[in-house]
Amino acid sequence: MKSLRMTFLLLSLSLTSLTSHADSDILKTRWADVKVDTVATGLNHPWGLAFLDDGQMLVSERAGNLRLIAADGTVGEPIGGLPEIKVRGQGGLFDIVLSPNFSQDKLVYFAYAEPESTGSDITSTAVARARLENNKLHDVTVIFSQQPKVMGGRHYGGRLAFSADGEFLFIGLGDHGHRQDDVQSLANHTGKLVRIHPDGTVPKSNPFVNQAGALPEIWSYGHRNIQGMAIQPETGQLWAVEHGPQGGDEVNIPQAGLNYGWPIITHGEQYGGGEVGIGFKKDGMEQPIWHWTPSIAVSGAAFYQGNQFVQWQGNLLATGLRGQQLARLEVNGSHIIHQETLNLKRRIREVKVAPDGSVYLLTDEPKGAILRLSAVK
Ligand SMILES: [Ca+2]
Repeated sequence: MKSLRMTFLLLSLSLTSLTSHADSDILKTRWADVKVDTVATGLNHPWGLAFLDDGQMLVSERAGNLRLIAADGTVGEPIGGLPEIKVRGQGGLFDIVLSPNFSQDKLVYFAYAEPESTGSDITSTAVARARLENNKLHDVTVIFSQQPKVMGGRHYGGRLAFSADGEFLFIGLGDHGHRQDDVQSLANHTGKLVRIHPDGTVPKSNPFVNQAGALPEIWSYGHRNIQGMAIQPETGQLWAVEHGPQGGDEVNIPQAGLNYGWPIITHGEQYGGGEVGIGFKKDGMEQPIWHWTPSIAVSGAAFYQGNQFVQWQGNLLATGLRGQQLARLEVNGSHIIHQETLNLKRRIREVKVAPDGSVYLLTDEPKGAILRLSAVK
């Protein structure tokens, strides 16, 4: 295992850094000079972003607002009709995704910290869907609510991804920070990856639907705090990134019914030192396909496809909060073979590839920004 860790270290040495120019910043990377432009500013901890066909962007702010942003960066008024959201600690409004049939049905799906009752500090992650029309949400329906709700304001997960065929919605969840003992039990949604149909019903093909005492929405378990998810275009498989403790941020390709080990195995350690669990490895528990030690506080993830950065095709892009970076991970099938770190000197929450092949980032700041990375011509 030591030699494996050393290999990761050696693979991780290619590093870039930001240099300032008159109008925009330039990153010198291995394969391309990357121009970094600011598209929009003044967003309160932006968390999720979806591109609409008409060039607008739909952006969630953790502070509890959803806004349309014009292609030129003009920030719209808050969209009306959101349910009550508990904005506290890491809690608030999380990811936003469009229905696969958005052009017809105008449905959006969003995750948020849902209080048990009005004003309550007892919360968990819920997912609602609604129809977006005239800057307002209509027919808001909660389609998933993480059980149980607990005190505390940490490790909500909150990332969403539709399967390639649009039949399933994946919901990445967390361990609430202090409920590690629940994560290996299938009787709750703590530290789980969940899979439902877009109307909230449970797929008959989910792995635990016939297991007594298990919650049927569970797809995989043993997760600490899933913060990014993306579907690999070539395979249709879901990839998920999650926070480790101190060290041990992970990339996993979660398979039905499998155990991803938290809090029994991890490549990280307790904050301030000290072992978590029993070490790196245990039979019956899956290894991550990649881990960052020390942690970058991995958050968003996206696969690159597009015409701007032709040599990035099929790469996994992952963002870091404390790591203040975009990690570009070269992928061979289900392996990561090289990492390049694009140092952006700001906490980065999420990454999305735009229809024109440029790469959009959200900065995790009280006056957060949308950044656009494009190839220098
Ligand atoms: Ca793990």
